[in-house]
Amino acid sequence: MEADSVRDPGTMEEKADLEMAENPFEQYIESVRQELENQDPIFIIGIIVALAVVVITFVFLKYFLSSKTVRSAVLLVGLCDAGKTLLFSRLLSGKFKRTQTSITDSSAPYRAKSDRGSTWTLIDLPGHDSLRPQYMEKFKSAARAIVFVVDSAIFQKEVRDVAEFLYFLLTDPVIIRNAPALLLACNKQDITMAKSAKLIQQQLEKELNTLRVTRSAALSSQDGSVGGSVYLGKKGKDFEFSQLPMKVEFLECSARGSKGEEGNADIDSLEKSLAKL
Ligand SMILES: Nc1nc2c(ncn2[C@@H]2O[C@H](COP(=O)(O)OP(=O)(O)OP(=O)(O)O)[C@@H](O)[C@H]2O)c(=O)[nH]1
Ligand SMILES: [Mg+2]
Repeated sequence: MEADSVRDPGTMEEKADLEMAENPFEQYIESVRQELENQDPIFIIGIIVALAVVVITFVFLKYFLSSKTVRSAVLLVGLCDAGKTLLFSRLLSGKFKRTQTSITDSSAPYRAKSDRGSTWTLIDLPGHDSLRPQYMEKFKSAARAIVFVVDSAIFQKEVRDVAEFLYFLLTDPVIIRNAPALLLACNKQDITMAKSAKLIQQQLEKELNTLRVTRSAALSSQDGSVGGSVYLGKKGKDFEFSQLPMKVEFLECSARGSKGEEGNADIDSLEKSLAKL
């Protein structure tokens, strides 16, 4: 059997026949090439442009549709007692609710107060530091926006912890790549001692700047790797929120409201920002 298939081709014609049989596509490619050479160059350019348009449209649609359908979550994050669960209740029903520290997530559809009236999934996450990482891991890739709730009344005491949590979020490769809008809700403005959004922003920029130096030093003294995390802000410049790839807004609100449990919350600024997502 094998001896048959490797027999000596003999004459020149036999050799050519054999070559042709070995490359059945060569003949076809050659005929296409000749056909193209005979065509008008403008016609060929037209075909190439049309193909390019189809490919670009396909890639664009794939990217656009996947990012639209997957990322529809608005995450409420922040330290314990910041007011996430009360804000969750106020945004959904407007009602005041007595809360207890959360130990798991809860979610519900939220209709934004805009003409478009887009519906997002509002997700309240527990603030306890032992639970935070696992819940962030679970929801970070679905985030369209992150509402970072700060207790403005005891901000001075918590500034370091708030900055550490923000650093954790803002050096995460998934969060930086998806760049969900970051809304810093400076809550509990009904309390007289509450710090303004402007002051909170300035202090956080300062604290994050310090944190960046200490964290980078700690990493380079180990093995020089950055542990898969992203550098915060711009190298060689003091940290500012404007250096981040996402839209960042600082706003003031009060989930409790100035009239307490009976009255309405003061969350217009937050609702307006959510309407723009
Ligand atoms: N004065 C005042 N109190 C608030 C405000 N928002 C929330 N609180 C109170 O702060 C406490 C904590 O609120 P939660 O909503 O449970 O806090 P949380 O962020 O969900 O806390 P964890 O679930 O532990 O992460 C509750 O007693 C709320 O009534 C506010 O705007 N002003
Ligand atoms: Mg809670």
